[in-house]
Amino acid sequence: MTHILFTKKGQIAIALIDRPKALNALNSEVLEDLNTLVDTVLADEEIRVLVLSGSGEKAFVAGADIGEMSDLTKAEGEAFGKKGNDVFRRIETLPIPVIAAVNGYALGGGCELSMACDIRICADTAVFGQPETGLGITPGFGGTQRLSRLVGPGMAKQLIYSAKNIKADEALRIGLVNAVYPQDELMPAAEKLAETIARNAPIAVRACKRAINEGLELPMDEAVQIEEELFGSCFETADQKEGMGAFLEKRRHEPYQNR
Ligand code: DAK
Repeated sequence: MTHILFTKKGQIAIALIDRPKALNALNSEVLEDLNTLVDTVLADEEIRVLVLSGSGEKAFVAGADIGEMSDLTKAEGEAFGKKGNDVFRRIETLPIPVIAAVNGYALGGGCELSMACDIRICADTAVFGQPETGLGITPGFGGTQRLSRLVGPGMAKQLIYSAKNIKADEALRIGLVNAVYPQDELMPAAEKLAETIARNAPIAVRACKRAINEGLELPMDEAVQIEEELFGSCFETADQKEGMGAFLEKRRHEPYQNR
């Protein structure tokens, strides 16, 4: 990967989007690297949580690459949008949780990328926004859909129609992020949260992700059926036996084995 710095710390994978000359803006190469990142994570059974952030202190991702997009034809624009949408959807549906640690500008495609992650936390310097209507386009990487689902249609419409950016405290207030940290505490906080998640039974965590994501698309009667099936499937796992056994025996459970 040319534009993603990838490291592993035990069961946690950390990926930093790294395109400093353009504030980590998403061009075709970065989108391809994100695809490779998903492939890498899927191929490694040890990884239980992925943390996604931007390299440097200024930007998470300052949007899709405006230079690359400016001359697109209608067909090319659709193809670029599909490329982004496909990889964002792959991130959203990765079996393991993905935490976006938003360390600065998260504009346009950057805000959209953070919204394809399961959990967003940010630095107090972070700035969010969907500036597309100010550039003559619509959000193209799922912003109209995911922002409405996350903060409600009224607030999403205000942000998208006005193209106005918001700071970290406002993002927290409207529920776009779960927590705000001083810049130098952001990655330690993201890793701590990732480690907390990684200690829980991985099959159960993955089942919860599926139940929440798939259930949100469905009427409640069908959604609870998904939960029922996934709940039932946990009882075939060794980790469930160990977790409940440890409780009943009044001891700490052994580290979960992902089986
Ligand atoms: N694309 C390309 N280069 C960018 C960039 C971007 N999004 N953002 C920043 N850069 C580059 C700048 O051009 C500059 O490059 P040099 O001039 O040094 O060569 C360098 O990064 C540093 O930026 P600045 O000098 O501007 O830094 P400042 O601190 O002054 O300002 C800023 C930081 C983030 C406020 C500013 O750079 C800015 O406003 N950037 C653009 C933010 C933006 O509008 N982002 C949203 C892009 S639109 C679709 C598919 C996708 C999308 C839409 C439709 N379909 C297919 C339908 C997605 C759209 C977007 O994401």
